[in-house]
Amino acid sequence: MTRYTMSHWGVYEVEHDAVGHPRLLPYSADPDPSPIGLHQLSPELMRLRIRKPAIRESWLRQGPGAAPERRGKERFVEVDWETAIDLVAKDIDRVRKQYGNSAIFGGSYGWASAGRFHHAQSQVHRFLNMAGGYVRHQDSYSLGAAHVIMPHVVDGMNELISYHHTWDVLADHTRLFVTFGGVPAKNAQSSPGGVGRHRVKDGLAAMRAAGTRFVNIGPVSDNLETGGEVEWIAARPNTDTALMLGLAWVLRTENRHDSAFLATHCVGYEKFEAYLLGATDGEPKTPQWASVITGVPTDRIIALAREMSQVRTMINVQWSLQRAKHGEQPFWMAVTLSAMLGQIGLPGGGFGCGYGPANTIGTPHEKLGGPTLGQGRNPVKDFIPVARIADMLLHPGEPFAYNGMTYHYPDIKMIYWAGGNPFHHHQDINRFLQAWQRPQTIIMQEQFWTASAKYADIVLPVTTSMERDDLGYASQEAVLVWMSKIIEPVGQALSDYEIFRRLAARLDVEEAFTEGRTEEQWLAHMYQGTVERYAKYGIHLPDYERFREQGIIDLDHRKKSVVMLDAFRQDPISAPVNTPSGKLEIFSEIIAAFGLDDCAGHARWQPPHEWLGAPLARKFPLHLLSDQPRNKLHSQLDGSPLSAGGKIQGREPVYINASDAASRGIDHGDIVEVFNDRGRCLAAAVISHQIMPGVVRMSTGAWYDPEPLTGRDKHGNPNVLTADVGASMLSQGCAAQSCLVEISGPLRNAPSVTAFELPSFIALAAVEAG
Ligand SMILES: Nc1nc2c(c(=O)[nH]1)N[C@H]1C(S)=C(S)[C@@H](COP(=O)(O)OP(=O)(O)OC[C@H]3O[C@@H](n4cnc5c(=O)[nH]c(N)nc54)[C@H](O)[C@@H]3O)O[C@H]1N2
Ligand SMILES: Nc1nc2c(c(=O)[nH]1)N[C@H]1C(S)=C(S)[C@@H](COP(=O)(O)OP(=O)(O)OC[C@H]3O[C@@H](n4cnc5c(=O)[nH]c(N)nc54)[C@H](O)[C@@H]3O)O[C@H]1N2
Ligand SMILES: [Mo]
Repeated sequence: MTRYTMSHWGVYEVEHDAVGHPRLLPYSADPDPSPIGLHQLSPELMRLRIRKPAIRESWLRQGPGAAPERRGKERFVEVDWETAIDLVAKDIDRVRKQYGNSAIFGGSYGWASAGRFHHAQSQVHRFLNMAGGYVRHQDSYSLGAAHVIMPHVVDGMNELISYHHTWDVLADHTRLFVTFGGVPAKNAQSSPGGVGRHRVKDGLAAMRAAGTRFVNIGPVSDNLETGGEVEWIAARPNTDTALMLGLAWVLRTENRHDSAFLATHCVGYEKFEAYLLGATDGEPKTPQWASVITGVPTDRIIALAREMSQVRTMINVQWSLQRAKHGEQPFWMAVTLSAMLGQIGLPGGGFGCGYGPANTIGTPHEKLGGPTLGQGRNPVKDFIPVARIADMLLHPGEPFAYNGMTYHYPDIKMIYWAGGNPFHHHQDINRFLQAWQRPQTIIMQEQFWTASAKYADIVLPVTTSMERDDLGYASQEAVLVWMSKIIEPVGQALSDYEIFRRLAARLDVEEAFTEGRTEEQWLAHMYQGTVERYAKYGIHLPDYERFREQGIIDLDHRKKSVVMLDAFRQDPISAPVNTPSGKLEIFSEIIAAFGLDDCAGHARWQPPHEWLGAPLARKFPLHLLSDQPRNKLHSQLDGSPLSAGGKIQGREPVYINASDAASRGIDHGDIVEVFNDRGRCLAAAVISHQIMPGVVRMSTGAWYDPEPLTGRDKHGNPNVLTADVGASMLSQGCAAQSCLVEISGPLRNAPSVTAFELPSFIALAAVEAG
């Protein structure tokens, strides 16, 4: 009887060796399994586990608010669970009585682990709701700009993701696949909640075999492997909108645009056209104009536009494009450009918002809805756009704009985090460190001694998916997995649920939190809900006991081809898109009425504050891309052998073009310093012809590792360099990809990496003695 587990990287089978040690193997039905998840039981990771509840020394001695500047620098005192629960419960009660629940930030962003019951976000939100509520976050780091702009233009991002053309439709019909930012196989290893079968590699191979031509536009070329030829058009980072405008100009002036489609299925094209042709701003968006901005030769733009108008074309944009200043624009412009081509709703034509970033896009499986844990009701109305956390902490009471409205930042006294690593994910860590000193108490529920745990006041150790039973499910992945517990909890770690149950008991809301159920009863209850829901679709799931025995329910046979927006194309009146007009909004009256300087009523080119054309590029002449890491998920499993194998002398690689390396005297493998006015970090140079001159690329995920005196990161965390600014006043999304830096080196005698050292501890007895 095979046992299984599920992770964001896929399903794994559990095997025991002769002496009974468990190990993980790829799911045998997965054609392209990810190696990331194989390392979840590695001893290198075990060493980094948090084993006991721990309290920062000054906080324990002097109480909340003590010496906040010493966070991250102080010793911890390990205490028993009873003491830890007592301290946390009392402090939650103190804060809510003294300041109200809007002084508690429980936004707590992060991917945590797969599994539907032990879903850290649901658990922390459910608990805090029972305790009177919390300040939440809106949108995600992934798609901050897209989540806000796309509902104005076509539909919500979550909805869009669920009905892209399936890969078979692309292979059968798409003759030209133009992608901005490749289709990175590294990214498609993961999907939030898990992956049933990895389908991107086969999907691309089938397109190649069917004769699809691939054009990859962007600053790097190592992000699209089809097994065949790919044309790379090197374009400066953050200039995709300008390039699309140049293409649009050719379509319009050569009369290659589909005016019938624009009239019947879209609103506001004329207003956009006036901008395109220069009537509104005196600047026609010609291919020459686009060439100067993007660095792409004029002829290439003209030829590509003509080709796009002649064959079935898919225009694909990666999520990275919108994780930038004015990140709304390339997404809006991709819809506008494909509307001009008039192929939206035809098989294999139109636009794709992210073939590549996650496995799900292009899935042939229907959206059924899996097991979920109810979060209850949050009486607190305050929220922040997720990436505005430092602004909130630094500017309590001040106004901020979001999607046409003005709100105010709450005054946060307590942060409660479960399932995320802000010292990984947030931009401009040096600024974030200032903000992090504002709250009186910071509680972190974690599995590993990440920087975020080291910078907390109270650290509570949590089990991993290896140590608990759970239900594995991800939207449209067609599997339901009984995630069986593989090993006993490490140290004194408890599940997030058990920690919150104990806290709820101390705060007299245990019954509301548990509804009288044990963990085991919750799993059975959530599964039963799924059985009933699926029955309505005619899917008869086995009973709970059978499911547990079987370990996996694989619904892969239930697939169908999807043609994105075909019903809308056939009849936009009876099958409208989900916008105010029911049509594709090339011009949005609503956004125009917001009157924002940085987001007009139609897509337009607006230079970011930092890009290769900015005045700042004279001082910092390299554009830094901080993309998602190949060998891990964000900062998760950075300590694993797989991640370590991708480093050089223990540092994160920074990819640099040979000409940029030569002019700085840098050789392959040198330790270099990457810097700008916000911060500095060390990294290892990798010379590559797959990155254009003027651009460097460093993946995220290396655990933050500051030198005590200078604050320089020794390991290669790009977020000491990125800017903490909103994409625009519209979305306030994360804008990490707009960042200029300089690189110097090589560095002799670089300080050693200490990111994987555990914090120092002092015995409780020593604290109690004085
Ligand atoms: N410069 C730059 N920065 C970026 C990005 C970028 O492109 N460039 N990308 C952004 C994006 S898209 C994202 S999504 C974010 C990702 O940022 P995060 O989601 O915060 O990153 P993770 O490393 O996945 O952090 C998850 C943490 O949860 C912990 N954890 C796992 N399972 C559990 C559990 O069951 N319970 C508890 N309590 N904890 C658990 C893990 O140990 C880990 O420390 O980063 C963003 N930051
Ligand atoms: N292995 C692994 N997979 C992951 C993740 C992970 O951490 N590890 N994270 C997951 C998450 S949370 C998310 S949100 C998705 C993110 O998915 P994306 O945001 O799409 O991923 P990135 O790796 O940041 O960027 C994709 C490609 O776009 C390129 N690029 C960057 N800026 C520009 C630009 O301005 N123009 C153009 N044309 N190209 C550009 C990058 O160099 C990179 O090759 O990935 C998911 N998949
Ligand atoms: Mo993300």
